[in-house]
Amino acid sequence: WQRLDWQDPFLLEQQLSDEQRMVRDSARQYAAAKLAPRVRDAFREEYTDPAIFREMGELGLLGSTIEGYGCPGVDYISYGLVAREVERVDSGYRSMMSVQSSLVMYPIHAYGNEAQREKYLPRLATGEWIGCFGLTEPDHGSDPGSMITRARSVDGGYRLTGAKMWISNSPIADVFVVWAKTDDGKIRGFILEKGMEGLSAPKIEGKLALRASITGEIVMENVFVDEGQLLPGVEGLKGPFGCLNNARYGIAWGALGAAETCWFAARDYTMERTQFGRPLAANQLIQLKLADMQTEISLALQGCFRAGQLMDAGQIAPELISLIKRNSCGKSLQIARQARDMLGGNGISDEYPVMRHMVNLEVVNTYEGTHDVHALILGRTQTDIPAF
Ligand code: TGC
Ligand code: FAD
Repeated sequence: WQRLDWQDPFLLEQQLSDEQRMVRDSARQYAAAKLAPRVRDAFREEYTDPAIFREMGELGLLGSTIEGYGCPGVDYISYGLVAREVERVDSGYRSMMSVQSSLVMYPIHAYGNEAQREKYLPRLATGEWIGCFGLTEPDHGSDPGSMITRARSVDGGYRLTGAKMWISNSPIADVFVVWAKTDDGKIRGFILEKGMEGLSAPKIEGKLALRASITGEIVMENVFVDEGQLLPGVEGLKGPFGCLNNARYGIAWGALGAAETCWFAARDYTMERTQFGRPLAANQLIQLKLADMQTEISLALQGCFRAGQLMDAGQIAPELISLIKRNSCGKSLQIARQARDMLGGNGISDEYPVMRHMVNLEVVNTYEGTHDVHALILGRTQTDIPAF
Protein backbone atom coordinates (compact mmCIF):
# COMPACT_ATOMS: atom_id res chain seq x y z
CA TRP A 1 0.00 0.00 0.00
CA GLN A 2 1.08 3.54 -0.76
CA ARG A 3 1.01 6.36 1.72
CA LEU A 4 -1.65 8.88 0.62
CA ASP A 5 -0.35 12.11 -0.86
CA TRP A 6 -2.84 14.25 1.06
CA GLN A 7 -2.54 17.19 -1.32
CA ASP A 8 -2.95 15.03 -4.43
CA PRO A 9 -4.89 11.89 -3.46
CA PHE A 10 -5.53 10.75 -7.06
CA LEU A 11 -1.92 11.45 -8.08
CA LEU A 12 -3.06 13.89 -10.75
CA GLU A 13 0.57 14.90 -11.09
CA GLN A 14 1.42 11.46 -12.49
CA GLN A 15 -1.34 11.70 -15.07
CA LEU A 16 0.12 14.83 -16.66
CA SER A 17 2.53 14.73 -19.60
CA ASP A 18 5.96 16.37 -19.37
CA GLU A 19 4.73 19.20 -21.58
CA GLN A 20 1.66 19.80 -19.42
CA ARG A 21 3.84 19.91 -16.31
CA MET A 22 6.20 22.35 -17.99
CA VAL A 23 3.39 24.74 -18.99
CA ARG A 24 1.91 24.45 -15.49
CA ASP A 25 5.25 25.12 -13.79
CA SER A 26 5.92 28.21 -15.83
CA ALA A 27 2.44 29.60 -14.98
CA ARG A 28 2.95 28.68 -11.30
CA GLN A 29 6.27 30.47 -11.21
CA TYR A 30 4.84 33.57 -12.87
CA ALA A 31 1.79 33.64 -10.60
CA ALA A 32 3.91 33.33 -7.46
CA ALA A 33 6.61 35.78 -8.52
CA LYS A 34 4.59 38.47 -10.29
CA LEU A 35 0.90 38.21 -9.43
CA ALA A 36 0.93 37.23 -5.75
CA PRO A 37 3.00 40.24 -4.62
CA ARG A 38 0.61 42.77 -6.21
CA VAL A 39 -2.79 41.23 -5.50
CA ARG A 40 -3.50 42.58 -2.02
CA ASP A 41 -3.02 46.19 -3.02
CA ALA A 42 -4.72 45.70 -6.38
CA PHE A 43 -7.80 44.37 -4.59
CA ARG A 44 -7.68 47.10 -1.92
CA GLU A 45 -7.28 49.89 -4.43
CA GLU A 46 -9.52 48.28 -7.07
CA TYR A 47 -6.65 48.56 -9.52
CA THR A 48 -6.19 46.52 -12.71
CA ASP A 49 -2.67 46.62 -14.06
CA PRO A 50 -2.77 46.47 -17.89
CA ALA A 51 0.89 45.34 -17.84
CA ILE A 52 -0.39 41.94 -16.68
CA PHE A 53 -1.71 41.26 -20.19
CA ARG A 54 1.73 41.87 -21.68
CA GLU A 55 3.40 39.71 -19.05
CA MET A 56 0.95 36.88 -19.72
CA GLY A 57 1.48 37.38 -23.44
CA GLU A 58 5.24 37.00 -23.08
CA LEU A 59 4.70 33.64 -21.41
CA GLY A 60 2.29 32.43 -24.09
CA LEU A 61 -0.69 32.36 -21.71
CA LEU A 62 -3.05 34.32 -23.99
CA GLY A 63 -4.94 32.29 -26.59
CA SER A 64 -2.67 29.45 -25.61
CA THR A 65 -4.72 26.70 -27.31
CA ILE A 66 -4.65 28.45 -30.70
CA GLU A 67 -2.14 27.19 -33.29
CA GLY A 68 -0.26 29.94 -35.13
CA TYR A 69 -0.73 33.74 -35.04
CA GLY A 70 1.89 33.92 -32.30
CA CYS A 71 0.08 31.43 -30.05
CA PRO A 72 1.69 28.23 -28.74
CA GLY A 73 -1.14 25.74 -29.46
CA VAL A 74 -1.07 23.84 -26.16
CA ASP A 75 -3.76 21.31 -25.28
CA TYR A 76 -6.84 21.96 -23.14
CA ILE A 77 -5.46 20.22 -20.07
CA SER A 78 -2.54 22.67 -20.11
CA TYR A 79 -5.00 25.54 -20.52
CA GLY A 80 -6.91 24.30 -17.47
CA LEU A 81 -3.75 23.88 -15.42
CA VAL A 82 -2.73 27.46 -16.19
CA ALA A 83 -6.17 28.74 -15.12
CA ARG A 84 -5.77 26.85 -11.83
CA GLU A 85 -2.33 28.38 -11.17
CA VAL A 86 -3.44 31.93 -11.94
CA GLU A 87 -6.62 31.60 -9.90
CA ARG A 88 -4.67 30.29 -6.92
CA VAL A 89 -3.68 33.95 -6.65
CA ASP A 90 -6.92 35.64 -7.66
CA SER A 91 -10.04 34.90 -9.72
CA GLY A 92 -9.79 38.38 -11.23
CA TYR A 93 -6.43 37.64 -12.83
CA ARG A 94 -7.79 34.39 -14.27
CA SER A 95 -10.80 36.32 -15.49
CA MET A 96 -8.60 38.77 -17.40
CA MET A 97 -6.84 35.84 -19.05
CA SER A 98 -10.01 33.82 -19.78
CA VAL A 99 -11.79 36.70 -21.44
CA GLN A 100 -8.83 37.51 -23.66
CA SER A 101 -8.26 33.87 -24.59
CA SER A 102 -11.64 32.18 -24.70
CA LEU A 103 -14.03 35.01 -25.34
CA VAL A 104 -12.06 37.29 -27.66
CA MET A 105 -9.29 35.31 -29.38
CA TYR A 106 -11.32 32.11 -29.66
CA PRO A 107 -14.24 33.65 -31.62
CA ILE A 108 -11.91 35.61 -33.88
CA HIS A 109 -10.04 32.39 -34.60
CA ALA A 110 -13.08 30.13 -34.89
CA TYR A 111 -15.58 32.46 -36.60
CA GLY A 112 -13.39 35.13 -38.17
CA ASN A 113 -11.94 35.31 -41.67
CA GLU A 114 -8.21 35.21 -42.39
CA ALA A 115 -7.87 39.01 -42.53
CA GLN A 116 -9.48 39.34 -39.08
CA ARG A 117 -7.27 36.59 -37.63
CA GLU A 118 -4.13 38.18 -38.98
CA LYS A 119 -5.07 41.65 -37.86
CA TYR A 120 -6.16 40.87 -34.32
CA LEU A 121 -4.72 37.61 -33.01
CA PRO A 122 -0.99 38.39 -32.91
CA ARG A 123 -1.48 41.63 -30.96
CA LEU A 124 -3.99 40.03 -28.60
CA ALA A 125 -1.52 37.17 -28.07
CA THR A 126 1.23 39.52 -26.91
CA GLY A 127 -1.17 41.49 -24.74
CA GLU A 128 -0.44 44.66 -26.69
CA TRP A 129 -4.19 44.79 -27.30
CA ILE A 130 -6.71 43.99 -24.60
CA GLY A 131 -10.04 42.44 -25.51
CA CYS A 132 -13.53 42.19 -24.02
CA PHE A 133 -16.72 40.23 -24.79
CA GLY A 134 -20.14 41.83 -24.74
CA LEU A 135 -23.08 39.47 -24.40
CA THR A 136 -24.90 40.39 -21.16
CA GLU A 137 -27.22 43.40 -21.17
CA PRO A 138 -28.69 45.32 -18.25
CA ASP A 139 -32.04 43.52 -18.65
CA HIS A 140 -30.86 40.26 -20.24
CA GLY A 141 -28.31 38.20 -18.31
CA SER A 142 -29.23 34.53 -17.97
CA ASP A 143 -31.40 34.88 -21.07
CA PRO A 144 -29.08 36.46 -23.65
CA GLY A 145 -31.34 35.26 -26.49
CA SER A 146 -33.67 38.16 -25.61
CA MET A 147 -30.96 40.79 -26.14
CA ILE A 148 -32.08 44.12 -27.56
CA THR A 149 -28.78 45.38 -29.00
CA ARG A 150 -29.31 45.88 -32.72
CA ALA A 151 -27.01 45.97 -35.75
CA ARG A 152 -28.93 47.69 -38.55
CA SER A 153 -27.74 47.14 -42.11
CA VAL A 154 -26.59 50.37 -43.75
CA ASP A 155 -24.52 51.18 -46.83
CA GLY A 156 -21.17 49.38 -46.49
CA GLY A 157 -21.80 47.87 -43.08
CA TYR A 158 -23.85 48.11 -39.89
CA ARG A 159 -24.84 50.59 -37.21
CA LEU A 160 -24.88 49.16 -33.69
CA THR A 161 -27.08 50.50 -30.92
CA GLY A 162 -27.47 49.09 -27.43
CA ALA A 163 -25.77 48.57 -24.09
CA LYS A 164 -23.85 45.68 -22.59
CA MET A 165 -23.45 45.36 -18.83
CA TRP A 166 -20.93 43.70 -16.49
CA ILE A 167 -18.23 43.40 -19.11
CA SER A 168 -14.80 42.27 -17.88
CA ASN A 169 -11.89 44.40 -19.20
CA SER A 170 -14.17 46.79 -21.16
CA PRO A 171 -12.92 50.14 -19.76
CA ILE A 172 -9.33 49.31 -20.81
CA ALA A 173 -10.17 47.31 -23.94
CA ASP A 174 -8.87 47.98 -27.43
CA VAL A 175 -10.97 45.25 -29.09
CA PHE A 176 -14.64 44.54 -28.35
CA VAL A 177 -16.33 41.33 -29.50
CA VAL A 178 -20.01 42.28 -29.32
CA TRP A 179 -23.12 40.20 -30.02
CA ALA A 180 -26.13 41.92 -31.60
CA LYS A 181 -29.26 41.10 -33.58
CA THR A 182 -29.28 42.00 -37.26
CA ASP A 183 -32.37 43.04 -39.27
CA ASP A 184 -33.46 39.41 -39.67
CA GLY A 185 -33.42 38.96 -35.85
CA LYS A 186 -30.37 36.67 -35.93
CA ILE A 187 -27.55 37.05 -33.40
CA ARG A 188 -24.22 37.93 -35.05
CA GLY A 189 -20.77 38.78 -33.68
CA PHE A 190 -18.97 42.06 -34.48
CA ILE A 191 -15.46 43.29 -33.75
CA LEU A 192 -15.43 46.89 -32.52
CA GLU A 193 -12.37 48.97 -31.76
CA LYS A 194 -11.65 51.59 -29.13
CA GLY A 195 -12.16 55.09 -30.49
CA MET A 196 -15.04 54.27 -32.85
CA GLU A 197 -17.55 57.09 -32.87
CA GLY A 198 -20.45 56.43 -30.50
CA LEU A 199 -18.61 53.70 -28.55
CA SER A 200 -17.83 54.10 -24.85
CA ALA A 201 -17.04 51.75 -21.98
CA PRO A 202 -17.61 53.33 -18.58
CA LYS A 203 -16.25 51.55 -15.53
CA ILE A 204 -18.70 50.01 -13.06
CA GLU A 205 -17.88 51.38 -9.61
CA GLY A 206 -18.56 49.89 -6.20
CA LYS A 207 -17.76 46.24 -6.85
CA LEU A 208 -17.22 44.34 -3.60
CA ALA A 209 -15.63 41.37 -5.36
CA LEU A 210 -13.22 40.67 -8.21
CA ARG A 211 -11.71 44.08 -7.56
CA ALA A 212 -8.38 43.28 -9.27
CA SER A 213 -10.25 42.83 -12.56
CA ILE A 214 -11.87 45.89 -14.06
CA THR A 215 -15.51 45.62 -15.16
CA GLY A 216 -17.56 48.06 -17.21
CA GLU A 217 -20.37 48.65 -19.63
CA ILE A 218 -20.24 48.86 -23.40
CA VAL A 219 -22.44 51.66 -24.68
CA MET A 220 -23.07 51.80 -28.42
CA GLU A 221 -24.85 54.82 -29.86
CA ASN A 222 -25.24 54.21 -33.57
CA VAL A 223 -21.67 52.93 -33.92
CA PHE A 224 -20.74 52.36 -37.58
CA VAL A 225 -18.73 49.25 -38.44
CA ASP A 226 -17.94 48.21 -41.98
CA GLU A 227 -18.84 44.79 -43.35
CA GLY A 228 -15.32 43.55 -42.58
CA GLN A 229 -15.99 43.75 -38.82
CA LEU A 230 -18.74 41.12 -38.90
CA LEU A 231 -17.61 37.63 -37.81
CA PRO A 232 -18.69 35.69 -40.88
CA GLY A 233 -18.42 32.14 -39.55
CA VAL A 234 -21.39 31.87 -37.19
CA GLU A 235 -24.92 33.04 -36.55
CA GLY A 236 -27.30 32.44 -33.67
CA LEU A 237 -26.72 31.86 -29.98
CA LYS A 238 -24.35 29.02 -30.70
CA GLY A 239 -21.77 31.74 -31.57
CA PRO A 240 -21.41 33.18 -28.06
CA PHE A 241 -22.12 29.82 -26.43
CA GLY A 242 -19.26 28.23 -28.36
CA CYS A 243 -16.94 30.76 -26.71
CA LEU A 244 -18.55 30.18 -23.34
CA ASN A 245 -17.85 26.45 -23.57
CA ASN A 246 -14.14 27.20 -23.57
CA ALA A 247 -14.28 29.83 -20.87
CA ARG A 248 -16.52 27.74 -18.59
CA TYR A 249 -14.13 24.82 -18.95
CA GLY A 250 -11.22 27.04 -17.83
CA ILE A 251 -13.25 28.39 -14.91
CA ALA A 252 -13.94 24.84 -13.72
CA TRP A 253 -10.20 24.32 -13.27
CA GLY A 254 -9.54 27.86 -12.08
CA ALA A 255 -12.07 27.96 -9.26
CA LEU A 256 -10.39 24.87 -7.78
CA GLY A 257 -7.11 26.78 -7.64
CA ALA A 258 -8.82 29.41 -5.48
CA ALA A 259 -10.33 26.63 -3.35
CA GLU A 260 -6.92 25.00 -2.89
CA THR A 261 -5.48 28.26 -1.62
CA CYS A 262 -8.31 28.49 0.93
CA TRP A 263 -7.92 24.83 1.96
CA PHE A 264 -4.15 25.14 2.50
CA ALA A 265 -4.62 28.42 4.38
CA ALA A 266 -7.21 26.81 6.66
CA ARG A 267 -4.97 23.80 7.30
CA ASP A 268 -1.88 25.89 8.06
CA TYR A 269 -3.82 28.24 10.27
CA THR A 270 -5.54 25.55 12.32
CA MET A 271 -2.26 23.65 12.76
CA GLU A 272 -0.63 26.79 14.18
CA ARG A 273 -3.44 28.37 16.16
CA THR A 274 -3.92 27.14 19.71
CA GLN A 275 -7.21 27.42 21.64
CA PHE A 276 -8.20 25.51 24.78
CA GLY A 277 -4.57 24.42 25.09
CA ARG A 278 -4.21 22.56 21.79
CA PRO A 279 -4.07 23.30 18.07
CA LEU A 280 -7.44 23.98 16.45
CA ALA A 281 -6.55 21.16 14.04
CA ALA A 282 -6.73 18.70 16.94
CA ASN A 283 -10.52 19.10 17.00
CA GLN A 284 -12.78 16.70 15.17
CA LEU A 285 -14.94 19.46 13.70
CA ILE A 286 -11.89 21.07 12.12
CA GLN A 287 -10.61 17.79 10.69
CA LEU A 288 -14.05 17.04 9.26
CA LYS A 289 -13.93 20.32 7.36
CA LEU A 290 -10.41 19.66 6.10
CA ALA A 291 -11.45 16.19 4.96
CA ASP A 292 -14.44 17.62 3.08
CA MET A 293 -12.21 20.17 1.35
CA GLN A 294 -9.71 17.52 0.32
CA THR A 295 -12.46 15.23 -0.96
CA GLU A 296 -14.33 17.83 -3.00
CA ILE A 297 -11.24 19.40 -4.52
CA SER A 298 -9.53 16.17 -5.50
CA LEU A 299 -12.69 14.64 -7.00
CA ALA A 300 -13.42 17.85 -8.89
CA LEU A 301 -9.89 18.07 -10.26
CA GLN A 302 -10.13 14.55 -11.53
CA GLY A 303 -13.41 15.46 -13.27
CA CYS A 304 -11.75 18.48 -14.88
CA PHE A 305 -8.88 16.31 -16.04
CA ARG A 306 -11.26 13.84 -17.71
CA ALA A 307 -13.21 16.71 -19.28
CA GLY A 308 -9.89 18.06 -20.60
CA GLN A 309 -9.14 14.72 -22.24
CA LEU A 310 -12.56 14.81 -23.88
CA MET A 311 -12.01 18.44 -25.01
CA ASP A 312 -8.69 17.46 -26.56
CA ALA A 313 -10.30 14.48 -28.28
CA GLY A 314 -13.12 16.72 -29.60
CA GLN A 315 -15.64 14.55 -27.76
CA ILE A 316 -16.99 16.79 -25.02
CA ALA A 317 -20.68 17.64 -24.63
CA PRO A 318 -21.36 21.25 -23.59
CA GLU A 319 -23.52 19.91 -20.76
CA LEU A 320 -20.50 18.18 -19.21
CA ILE A 321 -18.85 21.60 -19.15
CA SER A 322 -21.94 22.91 -17.31
CA LEU A 323 -21.56 20.05 -14.84
CA ILE A 324 -17.92 20.78 -14.01
CA LYS A 325 -18.34 24.59 -14.08
CA ARG A 326 -21.26 24.35 -11.65
CA ASN A 327 -19.60 21.77 -9.42
CA SER A 328 -16.25 23.56 -9.18
CA CYS A 329 -17.77 26.98 -8.53
CA GLY A 330 -20.36 25.83 -6.01
CA LYS A 331 -17.93 23.62 -4.08
CA SER A 332 -15.13 26.18 -4.15
CA LEU A 333 -17.44 28.84 -2.77
CA GLN A 334 -18.50 26.53 0.08
CA ILE A 335 -14.87 25.72 0.81
CA ALA A 336 -13.90 29.40 0.86
CA ARG A 337 -16.76 30.16 3.27
CA GLN A 338 -15.70 27.32 5.57
CA ALA A 339 -12.06 28.38 5.44
CA ARG A 340 -13.04 31.94 6.26
CA ASP A 341 -14.86 30.69 9.33
CA MET A 342 -11.92 28.51 10.44
CA LEU A 343 -9.63 31.54 10.49
CA GLY A 344 -11.91 33.27 12.99
CA GLY A 345 -11.47 37.03 13.20
CA ASN A 346 -8.29 36.87 11.14
CA GLY A 347 -10.39 35.39 8.36
CA ILE A 348 -11.83 38.79 7.52
CA SER A 349 -8.43 40.46 7.15
CA ASP A 350 -6.73 40.90 3.79
CA GLU A 351 -3.51 39.76 5.44
CA TYR A 352 -4.93 36.35 4.51
CA PRO A 353 -6.19 35.53 1.01
CA VAL A 354 -9.30 33.67 2.11
CA MET A 355 -12.00 36.32 2.28
CA ARG A 356 -10.83 37.84 -1.00
CA HIS A 357 -11.20 34.44 -2.65
CA MET A 358 -14.57 33.97 -0.97
CA VAL A 359 -16.07 37.16 -2.37
CA ASN A 360 -14.45 36.58 -5.77
CA LEU A 361 -16.00 33.13 -5.92
CA GLU A 362 -19.45 34.69 -5.48
CA VAL A 363 -18.84 36.26 -8.89
CA VAL A 364 -17.33 33.14 -10.43
CA ASN A 365 -20.40 31.20 -9.29
CA THR A 366 -22.59 33.78 -11.06
CA TYR A 367 -20.88 34.68 -14.30
CA GLU A 368 -20.69 32.45 -17.37
CA GLY A 369 -24.05 30.99 -16.34
CA THR A 370 -25.20 30.97 -12.73
CA HIS A 371 -25.09 27.86 -10.55
CA ASP A 372 -28.84 27.42 -10.97
CA VAL A 373 -28.86 28.04 -14.73
CA HIS A 374 -26.31 25.24 -15.14
CA ALA A 375 -28.56 23.02 -13.00
CA LEU A 376 -31.39 23.74 -15.43
CA ILE A 377 -29.14 22.89 -18.38
CA LEU A 378 -28.42 19.54 -16.70
CA GLY A 379 -32.09 19.07 -15.81
CA ARG A 380 -32.96 19.52 -19.46
CA THR A 381 -30.58 16.74 -20.48
CA GLN A 382 -32.41 14.31 -18.20
CA THR A 383 -36.00 15.36 -18.88
CA ASP A 384 -35.97 17.05 -22.29
CA ILE A 385 -37.97 19.78 -20.55
CA PRO A 386 -36.44 23.29 -20.69
CA ALA A 387 -37.35 24.71 -17.27
CA PHE A 388 -35.57 28.07 -17.70
P1 TGC B 1 -31.04 27.16 -26.43
O1 TGC B 1 -32.34 26.99 -27.15
O2 TGC B 1 -30.63 26.22 -25.39
O3 TGC B 1 -29.86 27.25 -27.54
C1 TGC B 1 -29.90 28.19 -28.60
C2 TGC B 1 -28.87 27.77 -29.62
O4 TGC B 1 -27.58 27.75 -29.04
C3 TGC B 1 -27.03 26.43 -29.08
N1 TGC B 1 -26.35 26.18 -27.80
C4 TGC B 1 -25.05 25.91 -27.72
N2 TGC B 1 -24.11 25.78 -28.65
C5 TGC B 1 -22.85 25.50 -28.24
N3 TGC B 1 -22.54 25.38 -26.93
C6 TGC B 1 -23.47 25.52 -25.96
N4 TGC B 1 -23.12 25.43 -24.67
C7 TGC B 1 -24.79 25.80 -26.33
N5 TGC B 1 -25.94 26.00 -25.65
C8 TGC B 1 -26.89 26.23 -26.56
C9 TGC B 1 -28.22 25.51 -29.25
O5 TGC B 1 -27.84 24.30 -29.85
C10 TGC B 1 -29.09 26.35 -30.15
O6 TGC B 1 -28.55 26.29 -31.45
P2 TGC B 1 -29.51 26.34 -32.75
O7 TGC B 1 -28.58 26.17 -33.89
O8 TGC B 1 -30.50 25.24 -32.56
O9 TGC B 1 -30.15 27.70 -32.71
O10 TGC B 1 -31.03 28.65 -25.89
P3 TGC B 1 -31.80 29.30 -24.72
O11 TGC B 1 -32.02 30.73 -25.08
O12 TGC B 1 -32.99 28.49 -24.32
O13 TGC B 1 -30.64 29.22 -23.62
C11 TGC B 1 -30.88 28.93 -22.35
C12 TGC B 1 -29.58 28.90 -21.51
C13 TGC B 1 -29.97 29.10 -20.08
C14 TGC B 1 -28.93 27.55 -21.67
C15 TGC B 1 -28.56 29.94 -21.93
O14 TGC B 1 -29.13 31.09 -22.31
C16 TGC B 1 -27.44 30.19 -20.95
O15 TGC B 1 -26.46 29.44 -20.88
N6 TGC B 1 -27.49 31.31 -20.17
C17 TGC B 1 -26.39 31.75 -19.35
C18 TGC B 1 -25.84 33.02 -19.91
C19 TGC B 1 -24.35 33.11 -19.76
O16 TGC B 1 -23.64 32.15 -19.52
N7 TGC B 1 -23.83 34.31 -19.95
C20 TGC B 1 -22.42 34.50 -19.90
C21 TGC B 1 -22.02 35.88 -20.32
S1 TGC B 1 -20.30 36.06 -20.60
C22 TGC B 1 -19.61 36.07 -19.08
O17 TGC B 1 -20.21 35.91 -18.08
C23 TGC B 1 -18.15 36.30 -19.07
S2 TGC B 1 -17.45 36.42 -17.51
C24 TGC B 1 -15.89 36.16 -18.00
C25 TGC B 1 -14.86 36.33 -16.99
O18 TGC B 1 -14.69 37.48 -16.50
O19 TGC B 1 -14.14 35.32 -16.74
P1 FAD C 1 -30.14 37.17 -13.73
O1 FAD C 1 -30.20 36.45 -15.02
O2 FAD C 1 -31.09 38.30 -13.54
O3 FAD C 1 -30.33 36.12 -12.56
C1 FAD C 1 -30.59 36.50 -11.20
C2 FAD C 1 -30.90 35.25 -10.40
O4 FAD C 1 -32.05 34.60 -10.95
C3 FAD C 1 -29.79 34.19 -10.43
O5 FAD C 1 -29.74 33.55 -9.18
C4 FAD C 1 -30.25 33.20 -11.47
O6 FAD C 1 -29.72 31.90 -11.25
C5 FAD C 1 -31.74 33.25 -11.27
N1 FAD C 1 -32.47 32.88 -12.48
C6 FAD C 1 -32.44 33.48 -13.70
N2 FAD C 1 -33.27 32.85 -14.55
C7 FAD C 1 -33.83 31.83 -13.87
C8 FAD C 1 -34.75 30.79 -14.19
N3 FAD C 1 -35.30 30.71 -15.41
N4 FAD C 1 -35.09 29.91 -13.23
C9 FAD C 1 -34.55 29.98 -11.99
N5 FAD C 1 -33.67 30.93 -11.61
C10 FAD C 1 -33.31 31.85 -12.54
N6 FAD C 1 -21.09 39.13 -19.17
C11 FAD C 1 -20.54 39.30 -20.42
O7 FAD C 1 -21.24 39.24 -21.43
N7 FAD C 1 -19.20 39.53 -20.56
C12 FAD C 1 -18.36 39.63 -19.50
O8 FAD C 1 -17.14 39.85 -19.66
C13 FAD C 1 -18.92 39.49 -18.18
N8 FAD C 1 -18.13 39.66 -17.08
C14 FAD C 1 -18.71 39.72 -15.84
C15 FAD C 1 -17.94 40.13 -14.75
C16 FAD C 1 -18.54 40.26 -13.49
C17 FAD C 1 -17.74 40.78 -12.34
C18 FAD C 1 -19.91 39.93 -13.33
C19 FAD C 1 -20.59 40.04 -11.98
C20 FAD C 1 -20.66 39.51 -14.40
C21 FAD C 1 -20.10 39.42 -15.67
N9 FAD C 1 -20.85 39.12 -16.80
C22 FAD C 1 -20.32 39.23 -18.07
C23 FAD C 1 -22.31 38.92 -16.67
C24 FAD C 1 -22.71 37.55 -16.15
O9 FAD C 1 -22.56 36.57 -17.14
C25 FAD C 1 -24.17 37.66 -15.67
O10 FAD C 1 -24.16 38.41 -14.49
C26 FAD C 1 -24.80 36.29 -15.45
O11 FAD C 1 -24.95 35.60 -16.66
C27 FAD C 1 -26.15 36.38 -14.72
O12 FAD C 1 -26.99 37.31 -15.33
P2 FAD C 1 -27.71 38.45 -14.44
O13 FAD C 1 -26.67 39.12 -13.63
O14 FAD C 1 -28.52 39.30 -15.37
O15 FAD C 1 -28.65 37.68 -13.46
